Amino acid sequence: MNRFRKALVRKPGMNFQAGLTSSQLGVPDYALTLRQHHDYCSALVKCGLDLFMLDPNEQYPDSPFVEDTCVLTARSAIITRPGHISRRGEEEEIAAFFRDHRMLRRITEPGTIDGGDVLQVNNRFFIGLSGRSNKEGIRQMEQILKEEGYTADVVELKNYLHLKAAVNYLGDETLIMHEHFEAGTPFSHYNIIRVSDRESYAANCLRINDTILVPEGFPETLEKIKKLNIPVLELQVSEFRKMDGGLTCLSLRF
Ligand code: CIR
Repeated sequence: MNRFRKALVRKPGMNFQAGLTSSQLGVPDYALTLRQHHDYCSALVKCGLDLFMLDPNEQYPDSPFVEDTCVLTARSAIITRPGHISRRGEEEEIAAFFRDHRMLRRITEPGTIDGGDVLQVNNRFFIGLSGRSNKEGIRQMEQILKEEGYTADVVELKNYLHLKAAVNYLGDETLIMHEHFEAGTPFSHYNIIRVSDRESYAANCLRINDTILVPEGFPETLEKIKKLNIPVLELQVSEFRKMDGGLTCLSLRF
């Protein structure tokens, strides 16, 4: 499992509620959004990360979900071309930031990729073919990853916005996965923690170094994760959930 030392986040803007959503959970409360973001940032610091925070960008309401704009490898920052037109352009400030930290690579037109579709498991990447990430984007991403010595498997998605809405890596060869996710052979070598339908949002957990961040309010999943004997931090992310986001997409770790 990668060890991380730093993270990039972006503070939500006042127009956060104007972003894309399919959740039907209502409009996020801005004050609470900021509090939850602040607590998320504090959790990253508790995990030992130095934090870099970009100012809100009122032009892009979904821009706090920084993970969609970039995929980080040991060598490179692969700047994506976001799949939804309203998010295109968000990646430029992210590219400017990573210029000082990594070699920049780019996904180019007509390719599209959202970072939420790219799951790293050690030297292996799984890439979701989704409404946001198309075949050409995946072809370009695979090529870059292979040049850098990684392997890549494509996972076709039907019912999820992004791959990491359904499955995430918790380290120690263990994946957390929604029970109805058709795992198929690429995932068959791993231990799998299944997340029930009732708690499906809880598949979006985030391992950072020696801690697992878990969304608050999913007791069944929490019990299963606790059995791993890795320290757990529960975080309230209700306002980000309303906008289809969660723990993984709110930061880029490196
Ligand atoms: C969107 O639809 O693009 C945002 N409202 C949510 C993006 C969440 N990203 C992620 O889970 N990787």
